[in-house]
Amino acid sequence: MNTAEMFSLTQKMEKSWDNEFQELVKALPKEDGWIGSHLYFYQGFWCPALVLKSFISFQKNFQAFASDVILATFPKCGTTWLKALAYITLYRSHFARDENPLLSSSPHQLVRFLEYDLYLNNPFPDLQNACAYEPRLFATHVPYASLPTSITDSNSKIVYICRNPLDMFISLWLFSTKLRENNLRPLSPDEAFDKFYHGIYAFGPFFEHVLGYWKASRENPNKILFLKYEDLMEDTNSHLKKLSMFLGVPFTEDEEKQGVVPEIVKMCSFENLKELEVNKKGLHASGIPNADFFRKGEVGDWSNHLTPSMVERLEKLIQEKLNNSGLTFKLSSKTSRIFHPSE
Ligand code: PAP
Repeated sequence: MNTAEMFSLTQKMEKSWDNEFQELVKALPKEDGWIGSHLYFYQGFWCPALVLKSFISFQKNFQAFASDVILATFPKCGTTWLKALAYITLYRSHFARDENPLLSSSPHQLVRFLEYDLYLNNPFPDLQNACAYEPRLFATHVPYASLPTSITDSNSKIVYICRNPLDMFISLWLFSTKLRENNLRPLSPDEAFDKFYHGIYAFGPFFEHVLGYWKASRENPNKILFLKYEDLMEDTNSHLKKLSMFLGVPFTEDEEKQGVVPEIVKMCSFENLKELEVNKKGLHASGIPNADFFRKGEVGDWSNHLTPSMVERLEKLIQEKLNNSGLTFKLSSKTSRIFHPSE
């Protein structure tokens, strides 16, 4: 599928819904999406029309194995990076170091999305053959409260990554501007900000998504590893070691001596992945060019785009939403500024 076909599929998707599904959807609040098509407010989040049906199939039909690993992310918060790190770490015993699968496949081909890919056109996809190795490794953007109960109630593991909402907003806005359907006028910064402020974007509101996983990870840290993009940027090596332990595949002393940790970190770095031929050319399963998943890869880029009044409003929003949660976000790598909700 190419980008044009993706837009056509998105548009056709709503028309292809049968009467029963149209009835369900009719009652849902609906808004224009950022790229084209619509967002529907379902189970407390804005679900893109493209994946509404596949999300429901995934929620209903997915049977988790106790050994499964699910990478759960908020869009634009480090999904591509986490997929690369988790895949290489988990499966490193299966391939020679010079035959690294990242050289020939994009992270999105290696770790497939459940709602955006596997369940997209099939309510019962062949999940066994979707993963090259055991244990199975999948990805999703679905909020914690809407995951299939077989994931939340089993011993399967979840790795979650999020990012400070200012950088996430800029990443989403620039990504959407690039991909927005040609016949639609671009969203102005004010329009995008307004939608963002009110939580109207794929899988939003951000804070509910993040807090859902945050609370669950605090209740059950052996099941959910909660990561932040800024922490990974600051010290990728130590977070990779933490990830390997969480996944049950800690680096051995020999591996440490051989420098396997910094090698994986370098292989999965923004600079390295962005320059690989496979990521410069190919297309994501949803038809989006792989290259669009690599923009700047920095902490604090929001300061080049947001007006002081936008920053002020977002800081207040963070304060309000994260108050008493114990969750904080680092907004800048330069000043080491950490935003505490009590500020
Ligand atoms: P998705 O949730 O839509 O799949 P995701 O990978 O989370 O996308 O978002 C892309 C962001 O991650 C981009 O951020 P930016 O717009 O602020 O630049 C992209 O540059 C960044 N990114 C992609 N790969 C890496 C990487 N290996 N290391 C660090 N950042 C990365």
